[in-house]
Amino acid sequence: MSKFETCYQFPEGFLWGTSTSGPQSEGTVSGDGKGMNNWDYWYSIAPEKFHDRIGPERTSSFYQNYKEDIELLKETGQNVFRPSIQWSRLFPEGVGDINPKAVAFYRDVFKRIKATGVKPIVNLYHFDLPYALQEKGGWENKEIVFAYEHYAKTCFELFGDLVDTWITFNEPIVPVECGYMNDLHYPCKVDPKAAVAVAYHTQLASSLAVKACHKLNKHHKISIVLNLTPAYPRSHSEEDLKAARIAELFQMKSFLDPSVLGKYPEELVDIIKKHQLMPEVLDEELEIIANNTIDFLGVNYYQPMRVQAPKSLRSDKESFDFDTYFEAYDMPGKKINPHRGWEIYEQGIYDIAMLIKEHYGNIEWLVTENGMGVEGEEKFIENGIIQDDYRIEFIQNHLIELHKALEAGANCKGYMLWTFIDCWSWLNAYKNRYGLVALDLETQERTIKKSGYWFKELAQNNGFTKGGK
Ligand code: BGP
Repeated sequence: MSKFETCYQFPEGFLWGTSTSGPQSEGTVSGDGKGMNNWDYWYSIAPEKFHDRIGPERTSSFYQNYKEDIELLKETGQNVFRPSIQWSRLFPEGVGDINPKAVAFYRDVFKRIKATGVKPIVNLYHFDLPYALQEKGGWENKEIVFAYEHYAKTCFELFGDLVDTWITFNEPIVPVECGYMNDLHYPCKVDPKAAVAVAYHTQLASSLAVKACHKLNKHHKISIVLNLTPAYPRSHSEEDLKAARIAELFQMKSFLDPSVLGKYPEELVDIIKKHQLMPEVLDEELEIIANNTIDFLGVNYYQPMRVQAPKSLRSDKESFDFDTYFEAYDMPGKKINPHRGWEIYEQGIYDIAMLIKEHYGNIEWLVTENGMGVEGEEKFIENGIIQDDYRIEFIQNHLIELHKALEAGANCKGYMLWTFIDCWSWLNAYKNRYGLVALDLETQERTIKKSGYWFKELAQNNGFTKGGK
C-alpha cells in the first residue's frame, strides 16, 4: 500500500452480497404452475408500456438456471444473498391451493444457497401481487392483509428450516406512489385516499408477518426494506425546511416509524386527517403495529431526495397532492450517473446511518440495495468482459461513507449490491444493467464483470484500499 492509499477495513463478520427479486429474475416456464401476478397481467394488456416490449415472463431464467447461478454467488465472493419468493408462484390464486413445484423449487434454491456457505435473506414481496387478489381490490381491500398474513405464515412453515432471516416487503412506498398517486404502475390510479389505504394495509400486513414470524420461531429475525433518504432542502428558509420535513413524513417515515417505533408520526396523521384521507383504523390494528416492530432494518439507497417549497402556494382546502407540500428540487451542479440519469450522492449513506443512530434507537441495519444502473453496458466490453470500473468506483465511494459511519457508531451489518445477475426491471425491463454478472439476453449466457471479480476480493479482504497514485 502506498502512502497515498487508505485502507477501509470492515468489522469482522460484515456481510457482503447482492439482492434480487423473484419477479425480476425467475422468468416463467410453461408448466411451472405459477399464477398470474399484477405485472404479468399489465404486460398482457399494455406491452407497449415496457421498454423494448420485454415483459416479466422473459426475466433472467433463474428458474431454470438456479443451480449454476448459485455457483456464481461463490465466484463473486458473496456471503449473503437476498432473493424473493413470488407469492403468485407459491399460491397461483393468492390464497387456496399451494403449487407443489414452487415449494420444491424454493426449497432447493435455499438449500443450495446455504450449501455454498451463503446466508439467504428472503423477501416475501417485491411489488408482485397475485392478479386474482388484484381483481378483488388489491391492497385497497383490507382482506388482502389477511391473505398476505397466510402467505407469510406458509413461507415460514415451508422454508423456516432453511431460512432464518426474512423481509416482509421491499420498498412498500413504491407501489403506493407509483400505483395510486402517479399513474406509473398498475393499477395506474391517481387517488390519494386509495393510496393511504394501500399504505396502511401494507404496514398492517408487515406487522402481522413480524408477529407470525416471531410466534413460529423466536430465533428468526425479520425486517422491512425501505428506500430511505433524508430530504435535502434547497435552502434553509423556513418554507424549504418545512417542505423537507413533510417530504420525509410521506416518503420515509410513513413506513419507517410504524415499522421501527411502532407508531405513525403525529404530523403525518394530522395531514391525512385534514385532507379526509383516513382509512378505517381499528385500535386492535394499531396495537398489532405497536407490538410487532422489526428486528433489523433493510435500507435501499440509490439517490438523495432534494426538495423545495411549492412554487405556488395553494389553499388548504384543495384536494391532496404532494405538490401541495413539497416539490422536487433539481440541484444545479449535482453529480450524475450519466448512464442512468440518477444523482450520485455518496454522503447520503452516512446521513442515513446517523438518522438511524440518532432517531431510531441505532437499530441493526443492512444496506439491502445500492447500485449503479448503466444503459448500453455492452460498449464497455473488452476481452469479453465488461470493464465496469465506474461501478467499482461507485461502490467504493459509498463504502467509504459507510465506513465513516461505522466509525461514528453506526450499527450496519452488511452491504448488498443491486444486483447479482443483470435482471429485468419493471417498465425499464433490461434498459439499465446493474449486475456483478452480465446477462446476454439472447443466449442467456452469464459472464462475470470486472466488478464481480473485484467484489470477491472486497469480501475476501473484508475491505479495500483506495486513493493510491
Ligand atoms: C429499486 C427496486 C429494484 C430495482 C432498482 C433499479 O428501487 O427495488 O427492484 O428495480 O430499483 O431500478 P431501475 O432498473 O429502474 O433503475
